[in-house]
Amino acid sequence: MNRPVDLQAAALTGADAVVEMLKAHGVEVIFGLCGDTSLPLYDALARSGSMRHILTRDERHAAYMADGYARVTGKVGVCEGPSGGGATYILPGLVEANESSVPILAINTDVAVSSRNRFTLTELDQRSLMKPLTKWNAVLDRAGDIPRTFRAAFEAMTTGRPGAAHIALPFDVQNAPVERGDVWADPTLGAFPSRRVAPDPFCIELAAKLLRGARNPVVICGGGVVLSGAEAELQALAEKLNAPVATTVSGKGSIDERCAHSVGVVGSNGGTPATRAVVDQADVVVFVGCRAGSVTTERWRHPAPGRARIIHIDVDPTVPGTNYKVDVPIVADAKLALSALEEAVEKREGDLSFVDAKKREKFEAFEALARSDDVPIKPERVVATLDKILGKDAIVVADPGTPCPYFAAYYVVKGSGRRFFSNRAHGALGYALAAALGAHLGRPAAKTVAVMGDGSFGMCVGELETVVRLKLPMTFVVISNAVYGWIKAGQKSGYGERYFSVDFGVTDHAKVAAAFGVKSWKVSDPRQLEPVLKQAIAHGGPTLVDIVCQPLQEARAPVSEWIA
Ligand SMILES: Cc1ncc(C[n+]2csc(CCOP(=O)(O)OP(=O)(O)O)c2C)c(N)n1
Repeated sequence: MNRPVDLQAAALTGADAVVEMLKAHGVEVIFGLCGDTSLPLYDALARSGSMRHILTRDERHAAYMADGYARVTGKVGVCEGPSGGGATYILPGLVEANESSVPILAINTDVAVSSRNRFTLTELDQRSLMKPLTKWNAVLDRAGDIPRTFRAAFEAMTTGRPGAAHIALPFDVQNAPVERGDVWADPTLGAFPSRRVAPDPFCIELAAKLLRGARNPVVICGGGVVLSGAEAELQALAEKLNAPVATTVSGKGSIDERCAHSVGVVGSNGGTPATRAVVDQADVVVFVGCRAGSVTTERWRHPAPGRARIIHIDVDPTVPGTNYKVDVPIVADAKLALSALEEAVEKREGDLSFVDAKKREKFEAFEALARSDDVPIKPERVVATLDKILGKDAIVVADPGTPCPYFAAYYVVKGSGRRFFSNRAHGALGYALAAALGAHLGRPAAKTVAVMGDGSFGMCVGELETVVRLKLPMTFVVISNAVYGWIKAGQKSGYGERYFSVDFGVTDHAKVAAAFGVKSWKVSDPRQLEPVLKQAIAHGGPTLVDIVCQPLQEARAPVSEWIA
């Protein structure tokens, strides 16, 4: 029933109500950039006093910051921007988070409802733009809808498979009144997963039966294990089955990579022939929170279809059975499903000597390259040095190009939980710097390091100003080789070395960083790498180390094998 707004009780404007709804869901920080249509929202934020606003230098990075913040805190990340360009610029971060099952809420302010369809500057169909890229989206038409729209957005983001939401907030809606009594929320919807779904006991029993007869079960974890906070349940299951546990890049952190059960990363971006061998000898594969996509399975070849029986645990019912004929689909939250499975299975003897041998094989080859004094510096040396000097609680964020596959393969996550991540859904260059900033704000006690290629550096450099303004003690590492190396490696391996339009000029990234006020170093001598990185990491403010590295196409061969 329509109710007239009680103007006396409605001391809130629409913009105030937005801020109050965010607070009611436990939001403490918003990343974003101002604009004409956002003026009422900014005024409400200013008057509220208690919401931290991080001013960014473009909306894409605001969304990446919200994404990094959400990944390490388990809370919804929030970003905002104005109409028109603010919406098109925020979009890349929103789609990455959505496809990576990371709940972020993007708010774009919009032209007034009363100005629609009149060739108004910055008018854009935000509903259609965001619909295919988000789990849930809405355009507000009236202020009275603000409370329930925000409640619906938070519920959509944090239940089931987490995802991104978008709300368009017109100028006049921000100024219209909202009844104070309507502004309430269930604060548990501000963190994820908010409403865990339990597994069907029948399916758990079937899975336990299959595992009882397995000779070589292997668990492959995707990002869902860390998103669900299921690390302890996974460890308990791995120990009871005495089975190897491999992960995808996003699944890094599911298990302490120093433990005997851990295989490391599999697939075409971070997997190696040694980790693939462990998957190939499996007779039962348990996928957990993993879509069994093209990268993880090297285009559905490892495991080979039909070779292993498949148990597939995922909160998204469309996942089990999509890429492999599934023997036991378990549609449930990973934490609840792993806990139930651990209870249902019997203790197995198991033998991890094959895993141990394969890990040794992988790391012996790596360490030989990492010790090399070759100039330009080998990427392996950069990974090995950071692996040695970073504390176990450090967070490493890796961009595509050299950083993601090398760090995924050889950087050993010490402990479980979110300590390493990359943007694996779309792999857009230039993600790591901003995502690391969000991660740092989410977990300020941990040392956060972003590793990027020089291609990525060119796409994110503007945010160094944000880092300096906020005086954040973060470290940035640039793998500098003046080339879009990953693509050039593809031209080398697949196109007879016909290199075309992949090389660019040399930039002195240390000097660029210094101009922003970042303490920086350029390293060409491999023997200087460790002392410089140690200084950079110990420094109390922002630091950047520009490392002149061997281009990827000249680096060791496996990288070309990794391209699926
Ligand atoms: C936005 C975007 N455009 C293009 C690509 C395709 N791409 C993947 S890796 C890569 C090269 C990366 O170059 P750089 O950052 O210098 O790292 P390198 O490979 O040289 O280590 C490119 C262009 C991408 N991932 N993202």
